[in-house]
Amino acid sequence: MKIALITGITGQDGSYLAELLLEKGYIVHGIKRRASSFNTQRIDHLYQDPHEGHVNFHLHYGDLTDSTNIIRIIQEVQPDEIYNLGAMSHVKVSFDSPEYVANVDGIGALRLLEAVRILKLENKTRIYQASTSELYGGMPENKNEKGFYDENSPFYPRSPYGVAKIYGFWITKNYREAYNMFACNGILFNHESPRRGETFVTRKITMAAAAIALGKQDCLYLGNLDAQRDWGHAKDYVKAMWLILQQEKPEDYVIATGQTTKVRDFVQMAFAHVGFHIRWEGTGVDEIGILDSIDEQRYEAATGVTLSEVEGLNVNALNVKTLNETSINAEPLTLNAERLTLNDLTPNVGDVVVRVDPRYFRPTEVDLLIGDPTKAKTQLGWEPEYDLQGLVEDMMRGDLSLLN
Ligand code: NAP
Ligand code: F7E
Repeated sequence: MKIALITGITGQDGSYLAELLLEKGYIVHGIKRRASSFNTQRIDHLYQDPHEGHVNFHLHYGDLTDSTNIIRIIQEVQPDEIYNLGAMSHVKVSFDSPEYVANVDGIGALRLLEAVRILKLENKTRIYQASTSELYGGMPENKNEKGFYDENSPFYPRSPYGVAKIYGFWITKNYREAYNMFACNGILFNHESPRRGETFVTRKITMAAAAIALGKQDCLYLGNLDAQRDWGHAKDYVKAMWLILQQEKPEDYVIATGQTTKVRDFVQMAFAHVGFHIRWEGTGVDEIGILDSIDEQRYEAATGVTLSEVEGLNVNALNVKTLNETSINAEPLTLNAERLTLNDLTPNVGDVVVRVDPRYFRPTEVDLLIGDPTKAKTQLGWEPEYDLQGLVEDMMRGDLSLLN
């Protein structure tokens, strides 16, 4: 049985990867951080009582900033494969704690590589480094002739996160070349899921769309609605991580869908899942998303709620669309305020459900990312199962059931 060690096992990708490796018959070890409250929600279903025999899932306390701890865990575990997924992974937050991010996301990768070398496991242990499309920084001139970022596109990171990750990328490549280690970078474009952290834009949107539909939230505040991302499903992307470490030769791969979508359009797709059509008005920080119409059948099918049963919902407001639009468009804020004082957040046609809040803007933004997965498809045989529509539906279903 192969033995894998996963850093960042409590995160989105770590949890899916642990499931995949257990299914494949691996013994899986994971490093989790000590926290004052529980941080293992994503992997609790994998927990096995250590008092029972045949346990193949083990957790170790540790941290990527702690070399001795990393060396000791690797010595105990003797892994065939290490997946370095641990990171402070939020780009906007990296501007607030750049030194910490450099330590964890940059030097953390070095600590793992060096531990493997110190323990003389270079010929046994294969290493996957979680690199990222943030390395490209979205510089338009660096796309390939087909208009995508690929394995040969130059890097230009635009955040402390991207800068730390570029160190992780190069030190992994350097250890491969210098010490003949099987160490690979997966340059993964954005991947999401119902387990995505709640402050990343897709999850923030699907949680809010679900909450607004169920009358639990009145408005979603976002930053740059024009940003474009190549969004895939995390379940598909962890399969690529595994494939990368099963090849004969260690190499780096881009993992992406090859399609890019604006944040604004992702909002539209998430609300469409509950039958809400959003109309956009205004520009820049004044842009708003208005609930333009509701497809009742779709709403009921998605939420399991009959519209007329929503407490305080003005069903006439939904049916008498013209009248409603005229009156509400005139003074959306006053109406919203009135409804808020009544403590009634049920959705009505004409409500402003999306606004821009500049606090979510970044000091330097990555405007557009789109990846070319040709190498992964041809060399690894990697094929994603989810398209964007499937991803949105999976996330919306997850958040609706969470809130219901
Ligand atoms: P995530 O959900 O934020 O998970 C990050 C994991 O790293 C968590 O388990 C976290 O532990 C752990 N961690 C944070 N600081 C640590 C430290 N000092 N020592 C040890 N572990 C630490 O991220 P993800 O989306 O699963 O991403 C996995 C990896 O892929 C990350 O390296 C990320 O940068 C990279 N990546 C992600 C994407 C994407 O779109 N998701 C794309 C490209 C690359 P806690 O649970 O205790 O916080
Ligand atoms: O932002 C814009 C924001 O935070 C996506 C990480 O997994 O993928 C992720 O990084 C875009 C950006 O992801 C809000 O400005 C608008 O342009 O979901 P995000 P990210 O920054 O692309 C890469 C590949 C990683 O490696 C990272 O670890 O959406 N945006 N409004 C917003 N973003 C957030 N978070 N919140 C907003 O309200």
